[in-house]
Amino acid sequence: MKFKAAIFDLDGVIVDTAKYHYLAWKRLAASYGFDFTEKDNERLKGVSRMASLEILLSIGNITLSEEEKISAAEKKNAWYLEYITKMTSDEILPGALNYLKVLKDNNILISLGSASKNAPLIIKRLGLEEYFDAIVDGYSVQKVKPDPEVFLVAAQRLNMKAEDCVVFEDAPAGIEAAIAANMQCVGIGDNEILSKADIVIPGLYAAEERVGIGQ
Ligand code: B16
Ligand code: MG
Repeated sequence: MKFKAAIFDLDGVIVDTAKYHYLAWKRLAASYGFDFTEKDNERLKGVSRMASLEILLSIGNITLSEEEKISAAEKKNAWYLEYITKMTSDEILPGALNYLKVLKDNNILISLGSASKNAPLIIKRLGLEEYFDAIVDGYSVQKVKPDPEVFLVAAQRLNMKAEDCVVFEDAPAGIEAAIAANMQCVGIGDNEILSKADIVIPGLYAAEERVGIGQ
């Protein structure tokens, strides 16, 4: 694959924060008296915080006012922060650090393209700040994936054309966003679920061999 810049989704690509989102959402559901399962949590991957809350409330058949929704999302985020502030570089997913190093050594520009408003904090906790030329997070965009905005903003910040960028994504909505941005995309995870990606690999540990380094 030929590319001059690489844009990485965070959750599910560089680190597994889904498990912490799950624990925090489960706690919120319990406070309303219903159970939130791991299968339910799959529906929240790559989805913004408020949209995730709407899905959770519909599962529990709970109706809240706008004000109550904001305070519920704040409560969930405070619990989530309790978990992620304890994270260390040990939690970087296999091969991610090595691939970032290889890209840097080959002068490929690197950006984050995440829906998470906590993305900068997580990158810092993992000790990965020095690898990123740009960080585009949930605060940087108005529209969420599958809208291409997050990746287009990343390309803009790197001063790159869309066709020179490759996106690494684990969620179908993220793959759609990459395609809509007119970028190449690498799916991380299951071949069937991510079939619209140009290539699917099981994790970044396979990237150097299967995707290459940009030449
Ligand atoms: P926050 P990604 C996404 O991260 C998560 O996959 C999704 O589960 C979460 O709701 C979303 O970030 C917002 O996160 O509450 O921290 O703003 O996959 O786009 O890196
Ligand atoms: Mg993701």
